[in-house]
Amino acid sequence: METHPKGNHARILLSSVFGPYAQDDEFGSRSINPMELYHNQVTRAQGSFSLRMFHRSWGIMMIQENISAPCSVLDFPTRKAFARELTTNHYDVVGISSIIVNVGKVREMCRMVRELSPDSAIVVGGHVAAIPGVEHMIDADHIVRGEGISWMRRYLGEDEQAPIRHPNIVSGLETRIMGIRLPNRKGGTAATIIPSVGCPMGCNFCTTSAFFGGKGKFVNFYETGDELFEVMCRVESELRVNSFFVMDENFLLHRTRAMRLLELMKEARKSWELSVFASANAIRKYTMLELVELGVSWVWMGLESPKAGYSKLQGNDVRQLTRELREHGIRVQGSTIVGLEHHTPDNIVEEIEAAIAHQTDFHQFMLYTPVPGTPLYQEMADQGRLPTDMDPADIHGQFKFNFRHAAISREDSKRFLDWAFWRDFESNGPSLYRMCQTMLKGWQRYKDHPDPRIRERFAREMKKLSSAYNAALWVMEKEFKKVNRGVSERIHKLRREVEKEFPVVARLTAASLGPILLWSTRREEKRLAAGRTYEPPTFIERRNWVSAT
Ligand code: B12
Ligand code: SF4
Repeated sequence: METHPKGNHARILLSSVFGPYAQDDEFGSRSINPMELYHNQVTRAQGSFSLRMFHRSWGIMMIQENISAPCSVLDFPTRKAFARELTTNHYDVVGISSIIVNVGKVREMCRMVRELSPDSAIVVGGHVAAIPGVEHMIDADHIVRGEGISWMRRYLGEDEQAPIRHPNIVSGLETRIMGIRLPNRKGGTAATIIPSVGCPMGCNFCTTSAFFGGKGKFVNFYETGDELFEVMCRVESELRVNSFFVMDENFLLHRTRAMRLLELMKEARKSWELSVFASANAIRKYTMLELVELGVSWVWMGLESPKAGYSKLQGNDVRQLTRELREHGIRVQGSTIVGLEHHTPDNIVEEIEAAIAHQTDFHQFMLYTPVPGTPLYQEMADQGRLPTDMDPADIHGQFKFNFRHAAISREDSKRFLDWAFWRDFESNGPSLYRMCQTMLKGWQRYKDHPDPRIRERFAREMKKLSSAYNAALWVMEKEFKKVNRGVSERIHKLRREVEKEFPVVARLTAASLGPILLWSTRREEKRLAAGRTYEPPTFIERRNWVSAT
C-alpha cells in the first residue's frame, strides 16, 4: 500500500454514517433498526420499560487517538452536517466507518465527498468492507478490511507497532427509561475499554470473528493484565468511573490476563465493576468468588441451543450457570439465535421457551443470519440459498431471514422473532425488575464479605436499589397489576424484600418518587404509541488540530 503523500501531516476526517436512523428511507435507515443497543435487539418489546441509550462509534475514536495527524471525528452526523464539515474544513483524507446494513449511506457519503471535496482520498473501513464486491458498490480509494489502527498508521507513514493509546470513552449516553432521561453525570456511566477485536472461537456465523482473522485469530491491543490495569487506572481517574464496559468478544477466555488484572486490583484496592462478554465455557474457568472479586457484575452470554453444537457451550448446563451467576449478584444478558438450521415450526416454540426459562436479566434475540464475510455466508452461497434481491439494509437480524431456511419461511421468521421478545417480557417481566432482583441477591450474599472491595461494590449498587430503583419497582408493580398479575406479584415480593433491607429510605422514595415515575411512564407509553423515536446527538471532536490556512 502507498503511504499518503503528506504522511502524518495529512488532514483526516473520520465519520460514522449519517442519521437519522430510526426511520425508513432510501439510504437504508429502517425504523426497526434504531441506533440503540437495547431498544434495537434486547428490550424492544418492553415499551416504556425498555432501556434506551446510544453508544459512540468506538472504532474511529480508537483510530483518532492513535495517529498523530490532525484529525476530526464526526459521529452521528446528519447529511447536512457531513456536507458542512466537508466544505468548511479542508480534508486530505475522509475515512468513513460503517457496518454492512449501512452500505447505502456509505455510497451516498462517497458521492458527497467526490462532489464537495474532490481532492480528498476516501477510505472506507469497518464491517462494510467484508461485502464481496463492495468496491463496485461504492466509489472509494481504499477499502480497509480488518484492524484499522495499524492500517491508518501505515497509510500515514507512522509506526504501526507503537503501543495502542486508549481513548476515554463514556460507554452509553442519553440513557432513558420509563420516560425519564438520566442526567449525564461525570462518572455516572461506565467507561468502555477495548482490550481486543475479533474472537478466536470462530463460530461459523460470527462476523466479528471472521472480520479479524477467523478461527484461532484475533487482534490483542493489550496482551497482559498489567497493560490493561494501567489503561483502566488512567481512565478511572480521568473519567472518574469505577465501572467498565469491557468490549472484548470473550474477555474471560484469556484467564491469565484476567487473573493478573485481579491481582493488581487487589493490591491497589480497586472496587471496580466489569461488564463483559463471555461464553459459558470461559465463565466456567472461574469460581463464582473469582468472578465477584474481579468485579464482574454483568455478563453477556450466548444461549445457543445445545442442539446446534457450538463448542463454546458444550459440557455446560447453562441454565444452572445463569441461576448461579444471578445468585451471586451478576446480571446475565442471554443471547439467543432464532431460526437455527435444526429449527422447524414444530420445535421452535419449545426452543424459545427453553431459552426464556433461563430467566436472564436481559435477553437478546437475533435471527440466524448469514452475514457476508463469514463461513456461514459462503456455505449458504455455495448451496444457492441466498436470494439475490436482498437489500443489505434489511440484513440486520431483527427483521426477516436473508436466506432460504429448510423449514421456516421469511414471513414466519419475523413472527417467531417478535414472539420471542414478547414471550420473554410476558413471562419474566421488565428487565429493570429482573436486574433489581439480581442486585438484591448479590447484596444479601456479599454485604458482610471480609473483602472491603466487594462490600463497597455491592453497597454502591444498593444506593440505587434502595432509592430510585425501588420507586421504579413500585411503578412496575402497579402497571402490571392490570395486565399481568403474576409478574406484578413477583415484583411486589421483591419490593417488600428491598423495603425489609432498607425500611426507611426505600419506602420514602417509593412514596415520593414513585408517583412522578408513574406519570412519566404513562406519558412515555403515549409518546411511543404516537410513534416517538430517539436519535443520538451529533459529535465533532478534533485532535492535533490546527486550522488550515
Ligand atoms: C457498539 C455496537 C453497536 C452500537 C452502535 C455503535 C455505532 N456508533 O455505530 C449499537 C448498539 C447502536 C449497534 C447497533 C447495531 N449493530 Co452493532 N455493534 C456494536 C459492537 C458491540 C461494538 C463495535 C465496536 O466499537 N467495536 C470495537 C471497535 C474497535 O471495532 P470496529 O468498530 O470493528 O473498528 C475497527 C475496524 O473495524 C476498523 N474500522 C472501523 N471503522 C473504520 C473506519 C476506517 C476509515 C478504517 C480505516 C477502519 C475502520 O478499525 C477499527 C479498529 O481496529 C459490535 C460488535 C463488536 N465486537 O465489534 C457490533 C456490530 C458492529 N454491530 C452489528 C450489527 C449487525 C448491528 C445492528 C444492525 C444490529 C441490530 N439489529 O441491532 C445495529 C445497527 C444500527 C444502525 N442503525 O446502524 C454487527 C455488524 C455486522 C456486520 N458485518 O456488518 C456487529 C459486528 C455485531 C455482530 N457481531 O453481529 N451496534
Ligand atoms: S464465541 Fe461469540 S464472539 Fe466468539 S466466535 Fe463465537 S459468536 Fe463470535
